[in-house]
Amino acid sequence: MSEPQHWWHNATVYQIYPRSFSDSNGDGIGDIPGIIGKLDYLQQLGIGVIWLSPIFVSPMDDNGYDIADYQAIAPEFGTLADFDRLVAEAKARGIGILLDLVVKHTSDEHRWFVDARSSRTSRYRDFYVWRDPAPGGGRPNGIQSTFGGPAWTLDEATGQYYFHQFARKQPDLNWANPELRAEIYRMMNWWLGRGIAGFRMDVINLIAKEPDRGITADGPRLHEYIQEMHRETFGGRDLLTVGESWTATPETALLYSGRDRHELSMVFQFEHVMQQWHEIWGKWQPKPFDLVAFKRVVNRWQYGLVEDGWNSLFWGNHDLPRAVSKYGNDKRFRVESAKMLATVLHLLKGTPYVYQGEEIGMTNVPFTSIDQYRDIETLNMHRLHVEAGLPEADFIRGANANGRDNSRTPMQWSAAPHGGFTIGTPWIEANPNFSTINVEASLTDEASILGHYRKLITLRKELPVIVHGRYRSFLDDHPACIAYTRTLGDQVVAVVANFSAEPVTLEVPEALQGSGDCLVSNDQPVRSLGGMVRLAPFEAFAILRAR
Ligand code: TEU
Ligand code: CA
Repeated sequence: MSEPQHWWHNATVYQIYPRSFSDSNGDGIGDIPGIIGKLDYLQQLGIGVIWLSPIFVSPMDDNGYDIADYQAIAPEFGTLADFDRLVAEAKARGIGILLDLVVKHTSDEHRWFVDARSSRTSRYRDFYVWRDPAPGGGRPNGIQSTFGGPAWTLDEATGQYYFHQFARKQPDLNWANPELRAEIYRMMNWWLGRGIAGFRMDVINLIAKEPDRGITADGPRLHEYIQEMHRETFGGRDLLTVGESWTATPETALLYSGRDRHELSMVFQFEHVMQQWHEIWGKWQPKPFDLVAFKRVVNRWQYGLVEDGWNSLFWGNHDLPRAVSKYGNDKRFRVESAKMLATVLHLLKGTPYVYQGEEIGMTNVPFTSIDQYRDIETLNMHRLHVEAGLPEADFIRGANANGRDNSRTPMQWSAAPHGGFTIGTPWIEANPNFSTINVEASLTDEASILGHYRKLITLRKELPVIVHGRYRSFLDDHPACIAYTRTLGDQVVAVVANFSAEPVTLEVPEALQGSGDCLVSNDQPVRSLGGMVRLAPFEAFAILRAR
């Protein structure tokens, strides 16, 4: 049995979107004291790490992913003293805090940018990416921003364009500038000195770019920068550092997270998510879930990182729809399918992430009007798509299927108004199903989704085979089922799941057959697999047996 080499190999991460988690003072916005009040709940769930979405001073155009001061807490979230208390209280419960490091861009209200745009000779000018207008006038080139519209905005006063891959209020930092990099490292070390467990790194693949050559991601100097960051900040500390990248492949994941690379602990990549998007219209035109294609992606990653590298395992986050609505069934089989999804994900190799509310099976929103949305991406895209002729109702359908606000409605704590999230008026409406789907109801229900998550999180801490076991997949072409084994020493874990709302009778491949203990199940316990098995809708189980 090999022991975990790092503490984060067998830990589960829980993501908190502070704005929507728990409001302690009734202003309708979640806050740090609210989070502290829920630490006992998180400790009982068994998680080892909290990833906090950004809590820094910000105009909140992108809910904090537009930072105006890296070293101050947004007043609506609390104070630095609150934050220090959070770190200490979490540590006392065996939980580490990850800060969300958004260093690809700042807010345009950051003092660096305010100074930079004041004059071409500002000492901060080169912290950002400025270009002259094209020879005939107009934008330097046609690069488009992720939130819609051009990625270049003219600064009238100084007559140059600045580059922004997201909103105009999120100017890109110029990582080619060594002084900028030194400032960032100083800031990171300041936070590390306050006892945090690591960083989640927003769009790390986009820090290195060469917009003149049309290179907007994975620029040639990317890994040089990350290695430098490692030397200047993480070196010598056993941190969890996770880099978000929408362009990572199993091959580049080895660069980010390979054992001897001295870069990051793991990548957080989206290939399994994007596989569900329309080729041209992307997320606003959802495709039906294709399990076979999905399994191909999972296999590529599980086999690709078999010897080296480390991956994050997740169904959802603050940019994605709710897992049970997207991949399961949020109506008749909500409980069964949420447990099935958790089973399949948590027994893979990698570090599992639970997005707030996933553990009680929170669902997508039933919004009917654009006025109910708050997300900058959704609102921008609405304007652009409807202007381009997409019927309003179609857009709303797309937004309710894949929009980011699905995961940003208030955490549902109880059947009290607004799900017990606030005693005031929440900044975004609660999903009306809080009256039945909430933490309080889950805590008193033996068979809850929450209990199932707790079991899976505990199993990972107890069984090295779940952490390090070799992965092998079965039934790759089966349209409704997933099956895989994990093997370490003389132990085998066999996982079988039905992804459909219909019962399925499976012919069980020989290497999957055998008897042992049922580790986890969302139906009757299954201890033995013979030549044939009949699975109920969304049934999933795992058997631990001797090899
Ligand atoms: O997300 C990166 C990113 O690429 C997403 O914005 C993605 O394109 C979009 O959600 C899918 O439609 C990170 C953060 O997670 C996100 O919340 C921020 O808005 C973004 O960076 C900018 O900081
Ligand atoms: Ca508040």
